[in-house]
Amino acid sequence: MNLIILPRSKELLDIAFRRARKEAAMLKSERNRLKDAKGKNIRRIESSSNYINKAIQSVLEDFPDMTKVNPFYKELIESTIDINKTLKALGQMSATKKVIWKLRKQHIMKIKELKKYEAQNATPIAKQFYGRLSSLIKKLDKNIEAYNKVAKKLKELPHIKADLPTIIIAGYPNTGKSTIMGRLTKSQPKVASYAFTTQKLGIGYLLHNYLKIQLIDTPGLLDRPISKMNRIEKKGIAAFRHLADAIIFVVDPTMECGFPLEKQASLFKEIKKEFKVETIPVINKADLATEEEIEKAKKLFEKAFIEGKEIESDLKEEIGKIGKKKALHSL
Ligand SMILES: Nc1nc2c(ncn2[C@@H]2O[C@H](COP(=O)(O)OP(=O)(O)O)[C@@H](O)[C@H]2O)c(=O)[nH]1
Ligand SMILES: [Mg+2]
Repeated sequence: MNLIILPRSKELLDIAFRRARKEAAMLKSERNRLKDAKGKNIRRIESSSNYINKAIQSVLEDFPDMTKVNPFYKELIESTIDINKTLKALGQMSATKKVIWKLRKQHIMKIKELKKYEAQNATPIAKQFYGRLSSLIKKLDKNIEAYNKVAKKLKELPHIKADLPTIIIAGYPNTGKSTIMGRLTKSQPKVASYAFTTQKLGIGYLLHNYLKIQLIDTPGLLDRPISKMNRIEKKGIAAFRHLADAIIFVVDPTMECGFPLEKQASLFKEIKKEFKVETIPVINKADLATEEEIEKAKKLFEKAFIEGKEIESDLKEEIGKIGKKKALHSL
């Protein structure tokens, strides 16, 4: 999510006033002293308030509408920032913007109403406006700071495409999740921080019959029993429930990963229960495994796809089918 970062009040005002000065200076000088003073000072007021209000407006417009945001991102955003505090800060900015607009109108009107012998008053009126503008913006500093912190955090959210068919890769560490992701997507996955885990997500894309399918590898989350997770990690999994169209569960039948098959099977059961979507077991490392190891794994993981170095199954076609189903469903 790409949100703008606002300059602090001092810098914001410096820019606004500098622009105002420049724009007023660009106006052609009038012979008539009154007309000249009025025109230049009105321009100063217009230019400075335009700049500030536009900056505030773009903050308000860019910020995601929490009632419309995709449920996955909603959960992610809500766990990353304090929504109420943020909305309060935005509310203050919006209120300030309205006050600025009112003051701008009032001061311009005052200048317009000046009589011939009052020409020297135009500049003090503009200065008065500057004073009011300065104190309003300085008061916003706390809100600007709060908003900027939020914007920086939201910038770091993983770039996950919530509208694509999405398959999540699960399984104990070292079973070959990253390897399978690489085999399927044939490219380096993008890595992204995810608020709920210290480890980085891997995000990859697979093109099947012109359909783009998203694969997400979730180290540190879907690689150990859910029952042993803390509250935050559980939230991280809950967020994925909005996203997952299916789960690929990678199994290592050789024990090389260090987790016995029974443990792997019970994690598989837990994840199935948690997600309630199609769950595809993949018995990996078939090139290393003995016949017995594979047979045992096949009994525990029914209808599993068998994969390994130089051993490819129909896993890709299966993923394509799931992607197609989802794509048709969302038409
Ligand atoms: N022989 C063999 N080694 C594999 C296979 N898949 C993964 N590995 C190896 O197993 C280790 C763990 O794989 P990795 O993909 O990093 O597992 P992850 O922790 O689940 O992502 C690495 O050394 C891989 O090279 C496979 O199909 N055959
Ligand atoms: Mg990995």
